[in-house]
Amino acid sequence: MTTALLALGGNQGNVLHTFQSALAKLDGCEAISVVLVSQFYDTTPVGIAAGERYLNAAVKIEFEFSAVELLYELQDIEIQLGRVRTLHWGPRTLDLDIIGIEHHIIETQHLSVPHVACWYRRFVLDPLVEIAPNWVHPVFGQSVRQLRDRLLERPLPVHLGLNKTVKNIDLIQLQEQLALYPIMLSSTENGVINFVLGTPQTLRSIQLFPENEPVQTLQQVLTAVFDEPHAISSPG
Ligand code: A4P
Ligand code: MG
Repeated sequence: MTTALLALGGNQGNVLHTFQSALAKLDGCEAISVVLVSQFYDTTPVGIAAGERYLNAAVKIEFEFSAVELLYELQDIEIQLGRVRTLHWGPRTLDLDIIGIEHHIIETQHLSVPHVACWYRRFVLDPLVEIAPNWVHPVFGQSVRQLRDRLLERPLPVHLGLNKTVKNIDLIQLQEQLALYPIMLSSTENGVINFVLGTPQTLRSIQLFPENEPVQTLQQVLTAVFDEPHAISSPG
């Protein structure tokens, strides 16, 4: 038996109903048992193409096959429940992501575990705090509760390291657009913008490349960091 933590997200159709069907399908798989389910949370969409508000939740399961087989099983359930992959980060009936599998670190073309963005997303961390506060992120060495609580600090230390050789970024615009947030600017030496959340002891950086719309990316990260998820119901 292996334990995994999953994140559920969706913003198209009757998501509450879709989540309940997804949980039933998961538990219906012979090699999977659902152990714990968080409340369902209403969250602000992250991403310009993300669409309407989301519902998010977290689930703890036990399973008896490989991580890749688990991924395929989750993708199969997504498709059964109406997921059509069109836009990256676009609206969806159901997204089932693997957040963590015990202490395992997996880096393959089709699977990254722990999920690369889980450590700064309140819509992932808040539901997880309910069901697995003590699961330790094997790369960062911090528990789910520690990862979430570090985002609650106000003002939140946020460092934006900018390389002056990055020419095609409008720095003034960037600073204006981020003025809503407590931000500290500092420079870095590599060829990318390096956006860092946290105190000096707990730095976590997100690298932003000029070709990938850094302003938008920063705003999306900050939305995920600052948006407070609201529990809407107990799934019973
Ligand atoms: N993949 C790699 N690692 C994993 C993993 N740990 N779990 C690969 C699941 N899949 C993983 O995912 C793209 C590919 O990621 C898969 O084929 C798999 O091989 P996808 O589900 O097809 O596409 P996606 O979900 O659009 O992309 P991605 O990168 O998974 O997006 P995210 O990070 O899931 O973000 N705002 C709110 N409020 N709530 C949300 O839930 N979700 C997203 C999507 C954006 N904004 C949101 C939310
Ligand atoms: Mg996904």
